[in-house]
Amino acid sequence: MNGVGGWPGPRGADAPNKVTYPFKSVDGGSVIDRQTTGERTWDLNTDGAAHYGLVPDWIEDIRRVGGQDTVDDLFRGAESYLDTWAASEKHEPGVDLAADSAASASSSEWSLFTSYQPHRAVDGDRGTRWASDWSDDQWYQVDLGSPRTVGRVTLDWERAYAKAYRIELSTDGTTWRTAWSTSAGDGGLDTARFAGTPARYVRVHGLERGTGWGYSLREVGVHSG
Ligand SMILES: [Ca+2]
Repeated sequence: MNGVGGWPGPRGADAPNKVTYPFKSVDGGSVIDRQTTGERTWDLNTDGAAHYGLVPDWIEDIRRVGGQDTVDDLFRGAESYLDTWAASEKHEPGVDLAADSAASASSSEWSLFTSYQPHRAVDGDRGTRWASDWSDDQWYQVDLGSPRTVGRVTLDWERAYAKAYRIELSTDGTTWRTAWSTSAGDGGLDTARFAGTPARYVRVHGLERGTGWGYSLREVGVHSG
């Protein structure tokens, strides 16, 4: 079993430092007697760790044989593992904060046959896209729902790309600051990297189109770094 070793067999009724029932749980909060299932009563000394329910008995056995320090180490190990896990969860560069977020735009091209609405660029599907009306000053924006650290924005342009555009950030949706900009965009996949900044709203602000069409994005990704 993970972190403990293989399931132990019985050590015998006369083993040294055998488990004596009842005993106290590791946190001292429970008194544990021999467990009974159906007509069978389990004793770690004579049954071994016969099933998962005997893990507390097994840990008591480890305490009897190895001492309290060993059990403390065992539990610290689990805690340390969880701490490391939690720390790595907080830094989540692989997570797309914009996935399925509330998206809006200055305009969305109308089509009888399909939707070019803003959500189409955060739906995780490269086959769908947002498209703007055909003029230079247009923007596309996602609302992350709460302030997050934003340090990287990825854009997957359709043929209708932006030659000049800015990535703008805002915490309130009203005041914007430019985090990144280019005037030499050539479409395809763009990655805008900048110092991690708290933001709830992320905007792609088109300044100059690369084609005669509007702006069109298959997918927009927002990452912490
Ligand atoms: Ca899409």
